[in-house]
Amino acid sequence: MAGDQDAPSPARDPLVIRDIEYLGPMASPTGWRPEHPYPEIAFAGRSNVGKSSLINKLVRRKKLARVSNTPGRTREIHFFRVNQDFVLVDLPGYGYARISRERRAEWRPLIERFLERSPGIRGIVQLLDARHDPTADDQQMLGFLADLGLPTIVAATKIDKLSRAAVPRRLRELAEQIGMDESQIIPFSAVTGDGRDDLAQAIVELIAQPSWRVSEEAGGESDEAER
Ligand SMILES: Nc1nc2c(ncn2[C@@H]2O[C@H](COP(=O)(O)OP(=O)(O)O)[C@@H](O)[C@H]2O)c(=O)[nH]1
Ligand SMILES: [Mg+2]
Repeated sequence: MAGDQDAPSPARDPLVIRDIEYLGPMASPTGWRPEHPYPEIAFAGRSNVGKSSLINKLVRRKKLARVSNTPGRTREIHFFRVNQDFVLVDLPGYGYARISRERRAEWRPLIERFLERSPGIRGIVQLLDARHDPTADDQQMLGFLADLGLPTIVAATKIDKLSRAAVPRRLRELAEQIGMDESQIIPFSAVTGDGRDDLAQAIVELIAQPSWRVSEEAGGESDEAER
C-alpha cells in the first residue's frame, strides 16, 4: 500500500488531529442533542476508569475532557466534532459507588436513549481498568452493547500500573471474563501513550464501515439479519 504519496511518512499517525469543536451536551433522555452529518464513536466506562485521560490522549489535547479525582460527577453526554471525520461522544461514567442508588441508575436510560436516537453511531470504545476484574456494571453495559449488536472496542486502561509481564496475562483474563477475543482488547496508558495509535487506528477503521444499522435495514446481508 506504500507509494501513492510523495511525502515520506515516518511513523504514520492513523488519526492526525486538525481541529476539534465542542457541539454541546445531551442532559436527559428526551433532551436536546446536536444534529450533524458525521459518524459517531462513543466512549463508555465506569467512573474513574480513565476515560477523560484516554480521550485527551487520543485527540492530543491536554484538557478536552476534564480529568477528575472526584468521580461520578459528569452525568451529561458531551459531543465533540473531530476534524471532518467523526463526532466523539463522551458518555457519563457509571457505577460510582459513593453516589446514591437512584443516581447510579440514571446512566442507563440516558445512554439507551442516546443510542436509539443516534442513527450515525458506528461503535463504542468500552473502557475497562486493566488491573481489576470487570464490575457488574461493566458486564451489564457489555451485555447491553452485545444485545444491540453495536461494534465494540475494549480499551484496557492504566497498563502502566502493571508490570510488563503482567499485561499479557491480564489481557487474557479480561478477554475470558467478558467473553471476547483478546485481539479485540487494546492495552492503553494515558501516562505513557501506549496504545494511542492502535486505538486511533481501530476508530478510523470503524468509521470507515457502513453503519451496522444500515445493513440491518437493508436486511439479508448477514446470516444474523432476520425479521
Ligand atoms: N497511572 C495512570 N493513571 C491514570 C491513567 N488514566 C487515568 N489515570 C488517573 O485516574 C484518575 C481518573 O482519571 P479520569 O481520566 O478522570 O477518569 P474518568 O473518570 O474515567 O474520566 C485520575 O487521577 C487520572 O490521573 C493511566 O493511564 N495511568
Ligand atoms: Mg471523566
